[in-house]
Amino acid sequence: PQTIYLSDYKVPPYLVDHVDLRFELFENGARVHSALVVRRNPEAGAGDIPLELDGDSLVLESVGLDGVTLNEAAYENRGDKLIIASVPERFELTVVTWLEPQNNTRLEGLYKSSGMFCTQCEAEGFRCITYFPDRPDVMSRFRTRVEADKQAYPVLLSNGNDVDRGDLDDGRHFVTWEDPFPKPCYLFALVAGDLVEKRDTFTTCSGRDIDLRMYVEPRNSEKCEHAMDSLKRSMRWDEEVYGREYDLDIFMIVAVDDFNMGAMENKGLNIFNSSCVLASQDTATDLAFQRIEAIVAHEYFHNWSGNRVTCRDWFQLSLKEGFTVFRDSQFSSDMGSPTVKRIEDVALLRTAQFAEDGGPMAHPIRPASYMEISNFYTLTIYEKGAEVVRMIHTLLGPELFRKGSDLYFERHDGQAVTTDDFVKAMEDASGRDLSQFRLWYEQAGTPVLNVSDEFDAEQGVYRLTIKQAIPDTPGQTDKKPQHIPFALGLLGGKRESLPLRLQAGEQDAPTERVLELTGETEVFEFHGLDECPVPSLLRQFSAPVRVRYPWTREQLLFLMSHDPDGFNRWDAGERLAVDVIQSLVGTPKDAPVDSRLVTAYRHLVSDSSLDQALVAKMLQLPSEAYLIELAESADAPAIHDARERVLKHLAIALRDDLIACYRRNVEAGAYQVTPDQIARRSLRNTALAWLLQINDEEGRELALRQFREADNMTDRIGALRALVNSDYEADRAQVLEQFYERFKDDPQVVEQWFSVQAASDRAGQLPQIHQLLEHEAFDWKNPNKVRSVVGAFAGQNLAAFHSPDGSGYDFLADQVCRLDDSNPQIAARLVTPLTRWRRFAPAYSQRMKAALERIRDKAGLSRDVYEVVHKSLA
Ligand code: HT7
Ligand code: ZN
Repeated sequence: PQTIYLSDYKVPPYLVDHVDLRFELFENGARVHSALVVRRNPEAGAGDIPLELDGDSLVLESVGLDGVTLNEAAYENRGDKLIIASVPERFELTVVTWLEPQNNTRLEGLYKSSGMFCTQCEAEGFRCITYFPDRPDVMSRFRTRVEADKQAYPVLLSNGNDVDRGDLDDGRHFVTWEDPFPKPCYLFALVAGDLVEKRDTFTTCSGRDIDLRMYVEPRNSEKCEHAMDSLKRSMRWDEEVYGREYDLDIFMIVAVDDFNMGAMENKGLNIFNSSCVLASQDTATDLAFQRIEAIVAHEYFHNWSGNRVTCRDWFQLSLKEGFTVFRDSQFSSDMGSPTVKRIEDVALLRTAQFAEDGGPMAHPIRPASYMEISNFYTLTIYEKGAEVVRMIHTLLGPELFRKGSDLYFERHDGQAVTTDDFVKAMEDASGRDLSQFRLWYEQAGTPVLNVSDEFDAEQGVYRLTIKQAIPDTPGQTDKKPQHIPFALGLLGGKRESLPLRLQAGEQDAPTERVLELTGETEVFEFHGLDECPVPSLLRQFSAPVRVRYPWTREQLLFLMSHDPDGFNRWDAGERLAVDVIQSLVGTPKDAPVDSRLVTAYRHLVSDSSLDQALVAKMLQLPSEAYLIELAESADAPAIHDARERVLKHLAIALRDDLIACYRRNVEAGAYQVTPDQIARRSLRNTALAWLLQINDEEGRELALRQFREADNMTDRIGALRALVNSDYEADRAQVLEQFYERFKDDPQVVEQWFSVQAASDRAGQLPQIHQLLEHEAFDWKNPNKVRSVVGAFAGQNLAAFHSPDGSGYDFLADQVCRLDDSNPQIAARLVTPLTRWRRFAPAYSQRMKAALERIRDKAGLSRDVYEVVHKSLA
């Protein structure tokens, strides 16, 4: 496959001002008539340039130019390109194509899901619909007429406003949609199906009434309320915080079962994976409720950060994704607990994005090259991209950041722009120089900050030295130091926050500062101190970096209890637990566990005056995935074993406290998704999970009762998971069966049922995984099902996946090869765990590499999987 380089970017030679589409939808295929109003781009220079349109898997039926049908000699049809050697300055091009949505298993372009037609055009799916310059810097006004059988497909949707509708012969009908905003074709969408409509309205800040509509299959009609409420909250928030008002008269959301990702921000017609939009108390967990709110907001926020101002090319993907993730995380913070939201974001970043940044697919948030763009919808583009925007926010402060975003939207409305345009708007609005900061967009890899300190008791000066180093990544060595905002505080022995005097005698010094690191080594001196303080470093995780500092366990225990920064309290607890677990890896089963950890956790479990939402997070031991990420040469089963030993030790020591914590947090009253109730459910389910790890009979009784009596899915699945992960085999089989019988008609719940088993070291050994793949509810064509079994096994059941005999790796390789033919995007994502092979101890890494080689040698490998596998083996 060909590599595409950012440095080769050229403006499009032809622009398409208007697109007129007519879709004839049938059971055996679809005919697409397109009429494009094309003109030469004045910026493209002089001279003859052929017209080249992209296409993929299309049957071309006819081509016409200015009303004249062209014969085959007048154009070249290369399959992936339709080329006309010579065209006028302005012309109308008509193209008719035939496609087979019912056989489209890649889920790109136009396809069928549960009997409905739907589309996914980002990044390069529009070329699967018709021949077109499929690049985001070609922006056009779309008019779309959809025709289909009226009874089977009563709902016909596309972008914009419906301007015409009527009946046709043979029981067919049509609806015409017009989108007044020019847009790139990746934002085009169409839906046709037998769907129920849920309506609401939103009055914008300028007093316009927006028609809000959700379309779902009839069986899901009671699962829309949460998404609709989330949408209204998002619309209000974007007005209040960013001054962004919605622009069309209608905003539509559609739920589809078969979808490669979470959702898609098509203009005025957002399409969602059912699992990311449908929720009810009985079927969705707290986590799902929160995820849905965040994703609905994310897609809505794209209306400005992505649609009104879009990307010039796909190298700029983080322009819209990083900024929009930053916006949705601000929104979620405002809707719930900011500290908890920050902990969740950082845990994901440190576990998965840092691993990506240290692996063979590492790339800057603005990559310089790619083979298959679908492989670049990564945690780096999204999550690190959001962290980079967050650092700009920290450096500028909220007011100047808002000035910058206003300028960005005003300056570039209706344009396709670059990440540099974004940074320039921030610079121009704030007067700050961000030239060194731009390196965050160009250099891959997670910076490492080595921090050391000394205290000069005589002078009363505390000296902090911070050295930054950015590791080599594929194709990048000898990196330049980056501009890093580093928030910190200093604590005194009486738990007080000390003033941070950068000069001797400084008056009214703050107790928290954001230091700006720019050089390779920076030294900061804090004056007027009577004692050596305990440093609270990188508060709020003010930059996506690894901090190395020789914390003692005493210091961590102190910070865990007394740091006024809630995030750093959690962080200190996590560092302590990591240190204890790491020290036990590979030791005899009876090696002692540091009793100070028990004391600290006892305090968390039993002191109900603490912030319970934070405590719920602090009680989660570091995940196996994170422990593996931190290891130099990982032995996953040994890490699993050490973690489990610590957990069991804590559970035994805190047994009575856990029972008390459980009982204290069993609440009466109606189910609500509030931070307080979420924390209570999390605490009692953690207590249950721990009690069942030590075969506690009372814990078992509580779990069985909770499973039977729960009035919500969080508690039901919490009890199910605790029992599935326990040694109570008969209970496990029974609750799994009861759960399935009750929810077998609900695909989103069945997906949870699959993943609880696949992620479990008890219920998810390979023979059982094979049984799940044979289960009546499993469907290879549905990405959610594949993720819930194969993805959960390889991503969460780490001791089984890293079985020393290599069987887990072989299993994954088999499934990747199987999926590669039907859905290469999903296949390429599933490979990820194997790409980390260099991080594991030799006995594992050799087998992982062999599995990758087997995938590499498969005949007819897709471009998607080819890129991931070849880069991993290079
Ligand atoms: N912008 C959307 C990306 C997306 C996507 C990309 C590749 C293949 C399928 C896809 N479905 C959606 C989602 C978002 O970030 O909002
Ligand atoms: Zn997005």
